[in-house]
Parts: sequence; structure tokens; C-alpha cells
Amino acid sequence: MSLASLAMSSMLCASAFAQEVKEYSVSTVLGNAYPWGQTAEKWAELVEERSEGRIKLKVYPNAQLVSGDQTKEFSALRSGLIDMALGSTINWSPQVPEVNLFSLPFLMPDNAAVDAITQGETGKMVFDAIAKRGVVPLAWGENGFREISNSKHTITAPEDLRGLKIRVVGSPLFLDTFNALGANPTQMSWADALPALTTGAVDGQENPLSVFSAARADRASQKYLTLWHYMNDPLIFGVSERVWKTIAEEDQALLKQAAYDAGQWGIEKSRTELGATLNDIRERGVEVTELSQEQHQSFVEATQSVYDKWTKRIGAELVETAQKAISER
Ligand code: X2X
Repeated sequence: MSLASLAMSSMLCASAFAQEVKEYSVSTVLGNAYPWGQTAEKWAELVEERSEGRIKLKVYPNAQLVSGDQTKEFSALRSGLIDMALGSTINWSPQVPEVNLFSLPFLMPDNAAVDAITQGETGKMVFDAIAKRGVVPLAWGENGFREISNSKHTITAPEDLRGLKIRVVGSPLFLDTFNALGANPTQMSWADALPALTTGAVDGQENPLSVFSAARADRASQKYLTLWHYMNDPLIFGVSERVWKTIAEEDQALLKQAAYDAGQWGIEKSRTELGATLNDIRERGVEVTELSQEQHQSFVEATQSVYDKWTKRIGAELVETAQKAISER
């Protein structure tokens, strides 16, 4: 072989190799200081490893691919502006009514209830609803049970929320829940939440303990935290259908299995770390309140109207399937 043709063939080889590496964008709201971002990175790591470097997932945290507007993530995914995402059911709920299921106040009392939904028939129904709207759902992860905090006083009853300005995500159900409790809910993205808490523009917020802790919400005047477990937002690994169609079947399987494994890893990690996280929060001087059964019940009753109204929007069959799975868990 002549030198020239040798050079040519090695160039061809190099370009064939280069063409084989595919990079996809993955959107998340929280970065790797949080279990959410860590789970997305775990997915990327497993995919890179198992595809021997052929498939790269690049994680873009802080909803930066939608300029911080986290409730636009699903639309961007559907249109193919974003390839993939590890998204919260809350942020996707404006476009997928069925995922409001997870935001129904006090539907899921514990982890077993969450698992009964996501791992069973209900989870399949939710995935079908997502798939119908142009996003291929692959697996579940978890942001966690959302607890309420504020800068003013202890919350043990709905009356304690009266008049408090509470930051909520831009998803309509949350306005209904916090209005039903007599609070003054204000919708804003996560990017704006911490500054608003710091300046006192809002008094409180609701998020999982892992988020409260890693974001150092205690430094943003959040001195009172009530563990009311009113809802849990699972995370969903999703791929734009437009992108999915271009991926070979065996790579689809690889992506899906890696999503499942990363999801399980993340769920287990955040659940096991919860006790230590709560200790850290207490040590920082935050007053942590647990509710008696009676106190808990007063919140359930105060939000019953939200439950009824939203059951119609979510779909009575889906809600009933979820309730049945929970009661049989
Ligand atoms: O904005 C929030 O509260 C967060 C980070 O938990 C979600 O994206 C749902």
C-alpha cells in the first residue's frame, strides 16, 4: 500500500469511528449536588460504559436548555429541542394531565405507596399517557416526599398557613392546594425560589429534604420545617420520540436498562440518606415538626376539594387504579 493510500484509509477509519459517537442532551432541573442530578450523571456514566463510548449523554442542569423555565421542559422534549430528560412529574404536569396524580394531596402515605404506583399497572397507564404525547418514558427515579418550610412560625394546622406567601412550581394544581389551605401561593421557577426566600419576597416553600438541605434553605430564612409528606414527585427518564426513532433497537434497550439501573440506584441512595439529611437539617438549627395523626388529618380534610376537582382532570380510572394499588400494598 502506498503512503498516500495508507493515510487515506486511516483517515476513513478515523471518520467512521467519529461518526459512531453519538451525543445526546439530557435536561434536569437540579445538578449533581442533589440526588436528581447525581441520578442523571449515573445514567450517563452507565450508558457511556456499556456502549464503550459510542453513546454520550451530556447533562444540562438548572433547566438551562429551556432558559430555567422548568415547566417548558416537556414541550421542548416533545419537539426535539431537547433529546432526553430526567424530569419531575410536577414540571411535566402542565402538558400531561395524568402525571398530576402524584401531586394529589396526601394520596401516597409512604415509599411503599409510591412503589405500588410506579411499579404496577398505574405506572404503565402514566407511561402510556406520556408516550401518547411524543415522549418515550424509560424508567422511574425519585425527587422525594415534599415537606413544607417557612420563615415565620411552626406549622401544625392549616390555619398556620393562612396568609403565608409560599413559592410553588408553575403547575396549576399547586395553586389550588395552597389556596385551599388559606396560604398565598406564588408560582416561580426553582432558579428564582432561593433568591425570593432570601430577600423575604416569599415566606416559604415545599421540597424534598434532600433539596432543602443541599440548597441550604436554612440560610434563606427557612427556620421551620414540617414533615407532612403531602406528596412525592417521582422523576421520569424520557426521550423525545423524534430522537428515539433514530436510535438502533439494541441501543434503545441499552439506554432503557441503564435508565432503570440509574433510577434504582438514585431511589435507594436518596431514601437511605434521608435520616442523615434530616439530622444535618436539625443541627443547622431548623425546627423540625412531625404531625400527630389528628393534625395530619386536618390537612387531608382541608385539601379534599383539590383531590375531588383534580381527580376529574387526571381521570377517575387512573386515580382509582392508584388507590387500589396503595390499599393493597
Ligand atoms: O422546583 C422545584 O421545587 C423542584 C426543584 O423540586 C422541581 O423541579 C419540581
